[in-house]
This record gives sequence, C-alpha cells and structure tokens, in this order.
Amino acid sequence: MTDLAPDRVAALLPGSLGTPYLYAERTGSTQDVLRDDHLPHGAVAVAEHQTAGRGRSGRVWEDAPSQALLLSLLLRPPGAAPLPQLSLVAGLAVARALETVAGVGTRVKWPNDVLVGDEKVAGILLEASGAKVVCGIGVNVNQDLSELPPGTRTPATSLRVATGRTFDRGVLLAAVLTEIGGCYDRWLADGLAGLAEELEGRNGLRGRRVRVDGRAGTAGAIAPDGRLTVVLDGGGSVLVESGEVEVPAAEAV
Ligand code: BT5
Repeated sequence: MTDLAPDRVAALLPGSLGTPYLYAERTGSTQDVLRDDHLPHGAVAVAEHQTAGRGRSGRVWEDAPSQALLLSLLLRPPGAAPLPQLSLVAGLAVARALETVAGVGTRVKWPNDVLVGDEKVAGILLEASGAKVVCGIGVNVNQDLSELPPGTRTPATSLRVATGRTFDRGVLLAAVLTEIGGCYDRWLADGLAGLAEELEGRNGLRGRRVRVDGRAGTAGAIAPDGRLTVVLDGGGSVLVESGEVEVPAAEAV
C-alpha cells in the first residue's frame, strides 16, 4: 500500500483540512480534480503522478511517479480577502512543514517557491475562480538526482537529495495541511502582518539582484501587504506585485 493511500492517510490528517480526500494514482492535474463547485473548503486532491502537472503561466511541473507530494487544497476565503497573499501563506506553511518533518532549513522565494539552500524543493500555484481558490503544492520528496528535472531556472532538489533520507509522504502531507491550517487561520485573524516577521526571516530573495520593468535593483523586504520591496540602482524603491519581478538567470535562486 502506498504511503498516500486514503485508508492510511485518514488516520494522519488534521481534522479541518483533507475532507474529502480525493486520491488518484494518476491524473492530469490535481488542480482540475477540485473543479467541482460543490466541493467544500478543505477538500484535498492528491495524485501519485500527474500527466499534465502545471506551474504558473503555462509552465510545466514535473514529477517522478510515487516519489513526490502533489496536492491541491480547496479554500473558500471570505470575500474581501487579498488572495495573492495566499501564495505566501502557503509558502510559509510548506517551509515550516518541511523543516519539521525533514529537519532541513527552508526559505520562501517570493512569491511562490520553497528553497533548501539555493535550490527549489517545492512550488505553489494559486488558481482562483469566483470565491474559490485552489492552492496547488508540489514537493520533491523522494526523488534521487536522476529523477529531478534538469535545466530548470532555479535548480531542483528533493528532500532525499538534501538529506540522504527518504520520507513518508503521508506524514509530510499531514504536516503540510496542519501548517496551512494554522497559517491560514492566523492570516484570516490578523492579515499577512501576523505572519510578516517569520516570512521576512525566511525571505530567500532578499539581497538578490532583480529587474522590474526593465530597471535593475536589489530585492529587499516583503512588505506587510505581501508585495516585494525592490531598491532600484538609480535610487528610490518600488513595491512590486507577483509577476513583475524578474530574477536574471545568473542570479536565479
Ligand atoms: C510552480 O510554478 O512552482 C508551481 C508548481 C505547482 C505544482 C503543483 S503539483 C500539484 C498541483 N497540480 C498541478 O498541476 N500543479 C500543482 P512556477 O513558479 O511557474 O515554476 C515552474 C518551473 O519550475 C518550471 O518551468 C521548471 O523550470 C521548474 N520545475 C518543474 N518541475 C519542477 C520540479 N519538480 N522541481 C523543481 N522545479 C521544477
């Protein structure tokens, strides 16, 4: 039986998230499993393998069957909530969960990656439609080096490559959902400001060279509203939204 099988995972999951738990050995993308409008807040889709795993802007998310954690979580935040911030909320939660389970130091690369060292161990994809947000999370868990995609902009790593150990993906899934539950509740109560200090402590882009609208600068702090501060070379600083910042390849983390 796989470590993500429903019977096994049911005993591990925290109460609030993971019901229903929609498990597939193989699917196109777990994001699409949660399309049904009747699914409740907290529904989770998991797959052993995705045949069309996706990242942002039409990019591809690759896995090795049964070696990665591939999950989508359905959230129904209140109407006025600033949804783009959820990518940082989820990033922080995943960073915390990986650290707890694998004992590795993790950082959040604004706006949606989780790094071990300078390498990408997890990516987050938010897709909103109406009041519903589907938060997709891909974590490289037990892949060895040969099973990680080569030539990615930010080099890929896995928990196994980083630690030399393999991990129970069910335990990791439970930790991710527990941390998301906690971070999400704090976000609802206090906004991103309630997570800002910890987020800034894990800010993996700070000090990196970036470009914004063709202008060069250096990434600074994550602002309390989730935007990234960029100190421009010519003087002054700007606050940028996700998607407006480019990390030149030589500086890519
Ligand atoms: C992301 O996009 O990092 C979001 C990835 C979200 C994947 C999850 S898996 C469960 C759910 N179902 C889905 O279909 N998706 C979500 P982005 O920042 O656009 O990064 C994509 C880029 O990361 C690619 O263009 C590659 O360069 C690189 N990449 C692809 N697979 C990778 C992997 N396994 N590890 C590290 N980097 C990877």
